[in-house]
Amino acid sequence: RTSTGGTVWLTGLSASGKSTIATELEHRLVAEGRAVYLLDGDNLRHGLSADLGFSAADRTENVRRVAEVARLFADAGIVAIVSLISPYRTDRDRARHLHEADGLSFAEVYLDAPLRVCEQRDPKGLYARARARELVEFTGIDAPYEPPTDPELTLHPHRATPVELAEQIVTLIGQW
Ligand code: GGZ
Repeated sequence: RTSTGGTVWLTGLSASGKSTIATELEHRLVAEGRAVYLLDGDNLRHGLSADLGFSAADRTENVRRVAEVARLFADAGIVAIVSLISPYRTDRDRARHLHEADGLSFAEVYLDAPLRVCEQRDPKGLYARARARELVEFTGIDAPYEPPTDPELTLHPHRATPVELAEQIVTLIGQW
């Protein structure tokens, strides 16, 4: 059977490990000979979403755009890996419906890392800046994160290696 496209949607706090797991997953799928494209929030904000900030409305628009792009990749038979905080449940649900309405596979993967773990990691010093009020509307500090209620998969990034976590996603989408 020829494998088809679809979207793996990674959601979680800043520094929860989304980019690391997304990159690991990308490498795994490429090694299997699958067509993959990684849509990473931090990168997209330099191009596709360069005009957007972090207000609720701008995040909703960011998620909408990335969902539309992911749908195009999925429709072309590619596995789109999306790595976005995507803090609002309704925005993620809209991304899901956009895919399902076209008969395309969609898997919401929740990176369930506690805020204190993300804040301790703080690889870019953003949490420290948010605590100091130099950064406002920072997710988990003074902007909300709504955890998924019914994700296809919940991962605990602080309890396993990126390789093990990517493996769980590979298994999940094995049926696509
Ligand atoms: C959250 C912010 C903010 C604020 C800058 N809130 O961990 P990072 O640094 O490398 O990735 C984060 C990225 C979040 O962009 P997304 O497009 O994923 O967000 S959303 O889905 O909510 O639209 C973080 C950095 O941008 N960053 N300011 N205020 N993250």
